[in-house]
Amino acid sequence: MGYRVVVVGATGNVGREMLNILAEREFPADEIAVLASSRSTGTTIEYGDTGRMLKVKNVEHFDFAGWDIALFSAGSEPTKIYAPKAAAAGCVVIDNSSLYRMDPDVPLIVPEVNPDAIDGYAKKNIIANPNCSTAQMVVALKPLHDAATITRVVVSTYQSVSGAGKEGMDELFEQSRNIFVGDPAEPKKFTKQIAFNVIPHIDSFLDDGFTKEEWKMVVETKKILDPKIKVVATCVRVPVFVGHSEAINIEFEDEISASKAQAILREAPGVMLVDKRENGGYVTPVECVGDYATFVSRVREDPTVENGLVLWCVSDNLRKGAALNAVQIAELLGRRHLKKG
Ligand code: A2P
Ligand code: 11C
Repeated sequence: MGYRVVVVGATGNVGREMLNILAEREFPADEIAVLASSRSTGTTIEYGDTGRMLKVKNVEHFDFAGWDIALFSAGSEPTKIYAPKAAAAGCVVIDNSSLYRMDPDVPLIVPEVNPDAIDGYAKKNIIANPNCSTAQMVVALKPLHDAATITRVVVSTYQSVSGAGKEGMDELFEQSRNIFVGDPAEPKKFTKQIAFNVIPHIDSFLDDGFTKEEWKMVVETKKILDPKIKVVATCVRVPVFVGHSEAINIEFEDEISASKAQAILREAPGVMLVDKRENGGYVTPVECVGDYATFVSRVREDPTVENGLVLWCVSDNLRKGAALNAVQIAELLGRRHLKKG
């Protein structure tokens, strides 16, 4: 006997990827319900490449009783309404929004980094999935932290438009086409032109001048990896459809050479080291699309601090940054707590 699984926000970028990954990894699902808003009720979505078509239902009228796991990726507002309903009905919520991440009664999980934290899930029946830019960074940092104790991280991100949902991808496409044919490239979802440009602003501004995306990288890294690590981030939107990149400067308590870090990263779970120090010997976002790994390239010693490294980290933000991590959490939950069959 397998699980009864619900995907909420199934018509979105991450929701579709959740269905692809559940199918690819042959998640033991006996039944799958795909939910979204009234806008897409009655439309159909394919379950991965299986040819099996699933009819979209309206989350508003859905009864979560009797369902085991609900993977949510519908944004914070709908989640605020429907996640507590699902959790109260006994269906464990794995939520991709930022709503519950910093709730002390909700585990925030990256299975390669802090799997044991999942044991506290039953306090609310909700488990949170981190922000995409945090998820890939902590996968790369964890093995280095274990080896030499990270004290400080300075990160600059180069985030793809798919992080802003379907509308973000459409805007990059339309603006690029408009610029080619000489039509105006009006910003809608983004605050400035994104085609052939970069925008140093993701999510809303906070009082201290940082953005909420930058704040998330700080607090989520502390919750998942180690509260003692200092983090400062600059998050930038770039005209790439899928795949977030990060330039990460790391300071350590103990000495660690670039070659030792490369050897550690080569063996680390979830990491793929591609670091040839030659033309093309590194990974770019277009090459990581559809992959599960967090790619690390360009590992160097930082000569400006006592024990420092610099590296380049790239991952498919819809996969490790969202849908894959959520499915990995569901697998972990199944192994540890919701055993079936
Ligand atoms: P819908 O397609 O019906 O609007 P993305 O982040 O890629 O834009 O996707 C957002 C997902 O969340 C979509 O599946 C969208 O469904 C869903 N969604 C957005 N608002 C609501 C809502 N109020 N109730 C249920 N689902 C919602
Ligand atoms: C982006 N990282 O690239 C965001 C998307 O808190 O889950 C995901 C926001 C979040 O725009």
